[in-house]
Amino acid sequence: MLETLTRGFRQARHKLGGVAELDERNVAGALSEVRRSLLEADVDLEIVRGFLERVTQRCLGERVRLVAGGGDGLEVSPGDHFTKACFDELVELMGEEAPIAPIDSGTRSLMLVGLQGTGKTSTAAKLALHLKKQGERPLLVAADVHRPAAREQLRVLGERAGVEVFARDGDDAAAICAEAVEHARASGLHSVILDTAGRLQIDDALMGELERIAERAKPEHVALVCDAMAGREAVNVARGFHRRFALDGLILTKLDGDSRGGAALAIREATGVPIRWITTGEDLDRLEGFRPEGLASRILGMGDVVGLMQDFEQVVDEETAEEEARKLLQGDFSLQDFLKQLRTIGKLGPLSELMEKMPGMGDMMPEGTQVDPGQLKRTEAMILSMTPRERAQVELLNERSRQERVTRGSGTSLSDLRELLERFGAMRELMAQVGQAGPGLLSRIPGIGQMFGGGPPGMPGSLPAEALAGLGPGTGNRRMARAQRSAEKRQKRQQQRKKQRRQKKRRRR
Ligand SMILES: Nc1nc2c(ncn2[C@@H]2O[C@H](COP(=O)(O)OP(=O)(O)OP(=O)(O)O)[C@@H](O)[C@H]2O)c(=O)[nH]1
Ligand SMILES: [Mg+2]
Repeated sequence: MLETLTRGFRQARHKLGGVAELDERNVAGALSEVRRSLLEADVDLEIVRGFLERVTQRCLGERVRLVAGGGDGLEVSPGDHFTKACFDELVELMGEEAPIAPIDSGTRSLMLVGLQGTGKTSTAAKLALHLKKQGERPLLVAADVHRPAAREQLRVLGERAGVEVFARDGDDAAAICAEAVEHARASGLHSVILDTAGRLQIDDALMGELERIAERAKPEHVALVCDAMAGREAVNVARGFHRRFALDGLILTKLDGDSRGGAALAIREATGVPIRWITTGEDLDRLEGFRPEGLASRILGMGDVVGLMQDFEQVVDEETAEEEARKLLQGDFSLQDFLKQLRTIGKLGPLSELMEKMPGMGDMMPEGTQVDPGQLKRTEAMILSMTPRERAQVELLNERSRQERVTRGSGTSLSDLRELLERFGAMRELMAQVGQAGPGLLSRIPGIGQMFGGGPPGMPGSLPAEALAGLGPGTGNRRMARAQRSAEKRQKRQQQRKKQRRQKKRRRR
């Protein structure tokens, strides 16, 4: 997903590797990589220009040298500063989150429109399931009267989602929708989702029908379903649609199949209409609320902690998800926890996508690699071949003899094991860095604030620069070295504290 963009930003950051300070020349050099990837990702030239200008201004305009949390000195490198500027501008470009307001009483309806094959029918079902999970009682309405199979398709999907489907024979879509809304009101259903027919292009016949439906059913929301794989064409269609028909939201589908990501970046800017949801697969649970911070962070190869948490919550209860996230964020988790998480992860859907959401993981995957489920099995086998002490104290595994025993026991190679340890170390360190900065910082990451009882979730402040320090691309070895250094520091601090406590005790005696 969106690999083209990630590659561009990664190369840009590499270019800033040994730079002491950002200046016009090195920023322009780095941005030439970004420019290329944006164009390759099918983003409109005008939008690319504006974006690059704003990033440049951000890079050169503010000189930050932030030091977070007392002595350890998390200093912001030029690369971090650059990444932070890109992050802020990506978020700005993609717009705000736009969830529809939850409903306690009454009925609201939502009309899905779009060209043929963009994913209206499947998105209708996904959305119904999504709302149902939030405690609503939705109704799916088969408003595509042109294709007899469309009704059947919605019926099957509705059944799978466990949601009532309203379908009538006849060819008056507007009348069917009006009747469905009446039915929903009378039955106390919360939301009505109208699945309308698609056409190959925007034409008068299509617009006429949609207008008639809107007139009769008076939907509170009209969302255009856009196929992200269509790239710039999807953006053009959205523009054209919005000119003739008032939209109040967009749904981007098939982001899983879109390696370029141009539509995700440009569609909001081009139309002025916010993206409400995205879908990332054919399964009914592959719909999520659009979070620009999450997507920006993934584009920059930094993972998406909040998205990851939400995924976790789908398969474990909220409390377990919080507990696991808390451990993760405190850098206080062992390989045993890691294994538990991997098993949970097995239930979460495509592994490659999940890895992208893990800070530091997506970026470590060589380009173009597919994560194979076999890798999960190998990882599991290796962890199971370790002694409980080794799982709790991963440093023990620096010993060659232990490494050999584990690989023999699991039928893996030394390089498999080293890779696992490297990843584990990097993840632990990275998460600890984010965690160390404390609830104040975490509460600024939308969603996480609630976990710590901190500030309001979804603050537009986005990810602060401190959180980005060290989160960018780098080689596994450098990360490993850093992880070891910070583990040593932690150990030292613990020893010092112990010593102080002992001294205090002695003095009291
Ligand atoms: N990979 C992937 N496929 C998707 C996604 N959303 C929809 N699809 C697939 O896209 C195809 C078309 O989806 P539909 O929901 O039938 O599209 P539609 O807009 O209702 O099509 P018409 O009713 O013919 O206009 C189906 O094969 C879906 O499974 C997605 O997020 N990812
Ligand atoms: Mg359809």
